[in-house]
Amino acid sequence: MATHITSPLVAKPSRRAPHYAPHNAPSTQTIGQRCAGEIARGGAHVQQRRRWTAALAAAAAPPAEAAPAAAAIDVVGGESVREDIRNVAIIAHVDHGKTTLVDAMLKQSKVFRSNQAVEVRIMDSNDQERERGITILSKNTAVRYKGTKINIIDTPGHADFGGEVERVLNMADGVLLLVDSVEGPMPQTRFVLRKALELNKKVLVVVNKVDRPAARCEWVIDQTFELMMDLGASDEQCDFTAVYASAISGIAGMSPSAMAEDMEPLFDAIVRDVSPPKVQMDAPLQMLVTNLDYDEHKGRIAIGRVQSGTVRKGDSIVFTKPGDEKPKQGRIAELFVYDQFARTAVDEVAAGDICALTGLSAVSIGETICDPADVRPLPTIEVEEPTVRMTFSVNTSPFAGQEGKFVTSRNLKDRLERELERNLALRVEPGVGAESFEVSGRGSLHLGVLMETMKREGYEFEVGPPQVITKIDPTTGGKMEPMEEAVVEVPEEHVGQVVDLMGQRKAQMVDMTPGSDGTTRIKYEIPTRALLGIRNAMLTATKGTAVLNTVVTGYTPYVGEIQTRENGSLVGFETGQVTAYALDTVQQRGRLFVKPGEQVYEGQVVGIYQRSGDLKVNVCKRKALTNMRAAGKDGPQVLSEPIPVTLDYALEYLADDELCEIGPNSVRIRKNPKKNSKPTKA
Ligand SMILES: Nc1nc2c(ncn2[C@@H]2O[C@H](COP(=O)(O)OP(=O)(O)OP(=O)(O)O)[C@@H](O)[C@H]2O)c(=O)[nH]1
Ligand SMILES: [Mg+2]
Repeated sequence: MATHITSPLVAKPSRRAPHYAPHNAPSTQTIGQRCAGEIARGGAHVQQRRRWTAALAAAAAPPAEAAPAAAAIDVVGGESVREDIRNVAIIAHVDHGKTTLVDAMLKQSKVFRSNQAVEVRIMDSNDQERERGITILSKNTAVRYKGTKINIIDTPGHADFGGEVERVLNMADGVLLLVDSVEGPMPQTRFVLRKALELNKKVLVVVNKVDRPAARCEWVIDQTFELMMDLGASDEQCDFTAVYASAISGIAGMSPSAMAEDMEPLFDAIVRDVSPPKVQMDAPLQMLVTNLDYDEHKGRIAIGRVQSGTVRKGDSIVFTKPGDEKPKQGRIAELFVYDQFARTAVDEVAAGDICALTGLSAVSIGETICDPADVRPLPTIEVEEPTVRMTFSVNTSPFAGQEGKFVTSRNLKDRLERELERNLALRVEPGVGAESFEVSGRGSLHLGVLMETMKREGYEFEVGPPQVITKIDPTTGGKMEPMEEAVVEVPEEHVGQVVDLMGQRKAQMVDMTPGSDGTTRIKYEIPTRALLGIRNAMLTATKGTAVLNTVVTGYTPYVGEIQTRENGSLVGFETGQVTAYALDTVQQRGRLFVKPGEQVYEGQVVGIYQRSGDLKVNVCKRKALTNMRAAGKDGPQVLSEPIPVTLDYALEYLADDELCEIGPNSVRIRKNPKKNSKPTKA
């Protein structure tokens, strides 16, 4: 349902108003020239910008004509240009509004019936996406605008799912780089923009959430420009078009003070600025498989962009990747294109368009579907290396086998191997012993989402704590560990706590600036190892007010010992049922994870000890019968509410000598019997 802005657009009228005028005005509109005045006045990147502006002036060309909207194929020097199609990916930092922008584009394209109840963030269709309020998987859709089909790829913004973004950029010719009108570029903006620039994609900057009262659009544009310079963008890339949007209200404009009543300015900018796909229509078929989906009846669905030639329903094809000895053979059973929020069955798809096809049960991401008569696989898809590893094993706890439908190492192996097919940033290696697997990913959330999915599917297993993946420096032979940029936004009164906490964990402060809405923004460089388990600590220290964003920036020489958890665990002393009588005493030692009536076992972590080191406690103790007379006097115990042990919580909590037992109905933390830790006895 469309909502309307209730707050006024408070973006100040630009000091450089003409620079923010509509893009189809004379060439003074470009961002480079917007910055020219600033160059004359001096500034941080004066030298760079001066070089850049000089080059721009030399190359000054008349403004581009708007592309014809009608479906057309132009042949330019042997290459065809599909004027009827634009392929764009929406990229941004987490929560900057990508999926909401897709909602707005779908609504404007009248994809839904006028009386149809439409959920918000409709592309976030899987359970965990809706529960967590974030996009996890990239997804395709398409809309039509004045005769042009715009294929849209929504991508996740959370750093842990960066592999999804890298992968799908292959399908796009241009990207909409969304930037929050208050926050400006954030760590993941840098990551996704770097990927887009490396792949030479056309970048259209969309300053979103202009309805926010604290919007500072001009600052956001300057920051984005600086980021581009920093990332070594070419002059052409720096000369980006900026569109302003309030995705939530379904409006866009070429200036924050001249917003249209709908998304037309954005659609116009896409059609005008993103190049139509350049393709070789008559060449043999090449389609790089970029994504996989499953359908209970149709089986594996391969998704990708047809690079050259035409793919037809019923065609016999081969699929392979560079270096493969023997291409695999297959037949296209069904073929679909994305159209107006639906997959539409078609008989053929020509180069330039994005399609989904069935019939190839063994096809993998990164393989190219080719004409059997001319097999030329495209370069396969590479994504960055994982940084965090966890051990997944068969559950060995005293309660093993009580809940799960899938509990054996064979079950685990099959499931993890299946995951590898579409989760490109994941790695699975054999662990120590036949019953365990080393699973590596881009962060605890990346692995946490997989574990939660497996839990919901009926798997029962145990995992060890997340560990960073270290490397050896080839020149010095020294140990290297992953390093991240961490940006914390926190209200003034809690800055001290953040500085203390980050300091304890060997973080180096890089910058401290005013953040959005009266907060302070502190930028750090910090080893990934020090970030494991930091979120709970930071939320506790800042009374839930701090927002932490991180992105891996590279590797650094190992920084030495880092203490990541101050408190020890309260460890169950015997197997049995928890009693209120016992908890009444135990709760004086810390915070509890369990409540009366629950079954626990010896070695289970039943709470957080208020001191360091572990403490053995008996949570099953019953009042001795000889004390019965005193019962009336004691009255019922007043127990504090236990901390719910969710999977996310457990992954943050786990110490080196602890394990997390995961079953369809429960998550328990326990001491790892193999680590030989010896809790003291209460
Ligand atoms: N005020 C305001 N809020 C917006 C706007 N667009 C999106 N939001 C809100 O921002 C939050 C995040 O929106 P999403 O669309 O999920 O952001 P996203 O970029 O897709 O997030 P990830 O996929 O997790 O990276 C939601 O609460 C939206 O309602 C906007 O134009 N104005
Ligand atoms: Mg999203």
